[in-house]
Amino acid sequence: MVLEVLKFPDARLRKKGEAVKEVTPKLQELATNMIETMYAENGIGLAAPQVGESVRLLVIDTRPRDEDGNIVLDGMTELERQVDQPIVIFNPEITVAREKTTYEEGCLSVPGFYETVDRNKYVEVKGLNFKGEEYTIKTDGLLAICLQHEMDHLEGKLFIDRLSFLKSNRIKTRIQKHGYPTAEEVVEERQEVRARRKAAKEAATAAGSK
Ligand code: QAP
Ligand code: CO
Repeated sequence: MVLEVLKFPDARLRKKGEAVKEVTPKLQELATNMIETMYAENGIGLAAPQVGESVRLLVIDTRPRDEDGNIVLDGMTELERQVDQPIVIFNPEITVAREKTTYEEGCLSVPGFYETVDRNKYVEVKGLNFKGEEYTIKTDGLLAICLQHEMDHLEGKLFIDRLSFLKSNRIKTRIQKHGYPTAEEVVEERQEVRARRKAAKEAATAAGSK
């Protein structure tokens, strides 16, 4: 079942997620519906507070795909390839975080807006899987960024809260005054973002091979 994704400034996005005591069939059903919702909305990650459930649960699938929906492995780092996706993780905790990076992020709860956010490049995240078993994800690349972005949702925090005061206020005021951009405007913005990310990646590759 596809769930409704809440949008900023919905107050429910500001509530902290509660720790899961036990992975019950009801929570498993929520996780399954969240995965369905993430795919339906063309997202790469979704946190339970975004669908109005204040529990510590994330679903993620950052695997890049071509036009036919096939997974493109060469768009992933070595570490990312070793992680089983889609990811379901309850009570995620960062145990190791190393090095800094930036990424131009978006969010299903702030559709049509993209800004560069500071994150760690490498993380280890411990939590419970779909079956309630403890496991640890060790990764970098887009998956590491996405884990950090989604974990922020469990603290009631959005990527637009992590920008400079000026940028953050500009976006929040714009949404509160004018609402969200239309579907066509969103598509246009996403194409521009994709082109900028590609250029950023190429620049990083060129710098690394010097
Ligand atoms: C979080 O975000 C993320 O504006 C997941 O019109 C994003 O899935 C982590 C989306 C980037 C790391 C890097 C946004 C879909 C999806 C939109 C998403 C939109 C349609 C965002
Ligand atoms: Co988000």
